[in-house]
Formats: sequence, C-alpha cells, structure tokens
Amino acid sequence: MGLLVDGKWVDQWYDTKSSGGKFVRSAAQFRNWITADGSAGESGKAGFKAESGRYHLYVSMACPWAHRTLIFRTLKGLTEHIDVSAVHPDMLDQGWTFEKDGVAQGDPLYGSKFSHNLYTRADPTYSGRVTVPILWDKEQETIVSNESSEIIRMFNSAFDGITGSTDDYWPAEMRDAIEEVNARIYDTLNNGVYKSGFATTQAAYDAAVHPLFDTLDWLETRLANNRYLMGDRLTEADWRLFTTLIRFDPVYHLHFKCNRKRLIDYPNLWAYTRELYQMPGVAETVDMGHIVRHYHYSHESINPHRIVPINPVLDYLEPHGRG
Ligand SMILES: N[C@@H](CCC(=O)N[C@@H](CS)C(=O)NCC(=O)O)C(=O)O
Repeated sequence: MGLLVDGKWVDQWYDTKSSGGKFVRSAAQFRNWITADGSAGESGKAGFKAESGRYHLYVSMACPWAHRTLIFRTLKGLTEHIDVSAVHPDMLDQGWTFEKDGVAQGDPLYGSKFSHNLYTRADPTYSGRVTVPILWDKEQETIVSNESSEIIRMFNSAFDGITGSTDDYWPAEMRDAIEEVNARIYDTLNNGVYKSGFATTQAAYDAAVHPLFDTLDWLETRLANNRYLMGDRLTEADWRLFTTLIRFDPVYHLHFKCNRKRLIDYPNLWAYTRELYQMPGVAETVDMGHIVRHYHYSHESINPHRIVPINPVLDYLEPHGRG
C-alpha cells in the first residue's frame, strides 16, 4: 500500500507515528458534483451533467465507503446508466489493482493495471492517497469525485429526470437531524472500526473502541422503538450504517479487535441489518468473499501471515421480523 507524491507512486503504510499511534483519515481531493443541468454543485467545477452512459464507477466490493455508492446506484435505478467495475480484493504494494479474479474484471475503460493510474490520468501531479470509490467522467476523462458521502447524494437526485426515480434518501426537511446521526456514526463506527484496528498504541485503541461500543449500545436502543434510524423513513443514514454493520462480525470483530460484542449479540441491530440486506438488489452489492479476503490478506501490519480466517456463518436471509 502507498500513495502518490507529485504523480509518483510511493510504497508506504499509514503514518501513525506523527499522531501518537492514531489512524487519521485524509480528506478526499476530487470534489466535483454531477448535477441535473451540469451547473456546479456544492464544491468543485461545473460541467458534469447527469447523462446516461457518461460516468463509470470504480469500486472495491470490500470497501464500506465504495459499498454505499453501489447501494445507491441500485436503489436509484442507475445500474443501466452508470457502469461499474470492481478492483481486485488484495491491496498490496501498488495499492488497488485491476487484476482479475472473476468478480474483478479489470479496467474496461483504459486497461489500467492499478487504480493509481486513473488518478495520474486525471491529474499527472496528484499527491495523496489513492482510494475507492472513484466516480469517473468518460467525456472529460477525469475523476468527478472520490468522496462517497457526496457521490451518494449525487446519485440520490441528479439522475432523477433520467431514471424517473423519486425515492429520496436525503429529504430536505430531515437533513439537520440526519447529519447529527451521521456525524456520530461516522466518527465512532464507520471510521471508528478503522481507528480501533489501525491503532498502534494501546491508548489510541482504547480511545476508539469504547466510544464504538457506546454507539452500538445507543443504536440498539434507538432501533428498539424506531424501524429505521430516523423513524419510519429509510434515509441515507441507514445505508451509511449498514455497510459497517454487514462487515462487523466477519471482519471488524476479529481483525480490527472490535470484540466486546458481536453484531448478532444485538437483537435489534442484527434484525435491522437483515432487513436492509433483504431489500431488493442489496444482497447483490454484498460480496462477502472480497470483504473477508481484502482485509485479512491486505493488512500485513495487523495480520502478517495473511491467514484468512474461516469466519462465522451468518444467515442474512433469516426473516427479520421488523415492521
Ligand atoms: N473519504 C473516502 C474514503 C475512501 C477510503 O478510504 N477507501 C479505502 C478503501 S475501504 C481506500 O481506498 N484506501 C486506500 C488508501 O487509503 O490508500 C470516501 O468515503 O469515499
């Protein structure tokens, strides 16, 4: 694993020395928005109009951030308008690669070997991490966005005139309330699992893992009286939570040492995860093979022998009994 410095690939693991053993996630740098009419969005440049067939989504099936964008592509009827390709699950010294394995089919646009080739194609002097998801514009041959929280909001509405979908997971009147829930879940859970797992001091681990389980306890109570996080209405907050929950027992519990409890020890959270999994099209976005393989095989500093464990057998199709 590594990063680009002035367009050159440098093989280097996350630097936790300068942060007291803490894992600090860096901000995404491509922040343009696709809009219905091509006007500029909340950040970045204008010129990215919603059009069928113009954009390509690069994901890792293993990655929870990329997973959000895949789910929104499905929920919003975008599968025939935005094509997708998955990288190989092993993220080693060259970062994400386009090696094929059956699920990963290579880079259909340029035949790139590595994801970092796409970043330098977009910006030959790019410096920073090379992450997925990558939302690519085939027309301008550049990255529209590499920030999943923004890609799902584009998908939520920008293409509605093309798809005819009016489902809204980011309703205007609920935004402040959703942001509040998102903020806690992002910090302590979506990113909290990484902060626990990548910590290189006991103090950094302790500071991450206790708030993580406090949040799971809080969510368990919240979901006792609410079908979804925001009540009766399913919103982006639920999908952002889901991609972490689905990885919890197979990966985070063991590999990232988030092991005070398992997801299945929380009856409401576990049934809620199954309900979301069972929604139309969602199961097809979950590739447990890539999920389990990626983390255990790629993170040499945590699992130096790269042994991929057998993992629990969970029945995501068991009736959820909610609602
Ligand atoms: N802010 C980004 C984060 C994406 C991210 O960190 N993706 C991970 C995979 S789960 C990645 O590609 N990591 C490679 C690296 O950090 O070098 C988003 O939400 O889109």
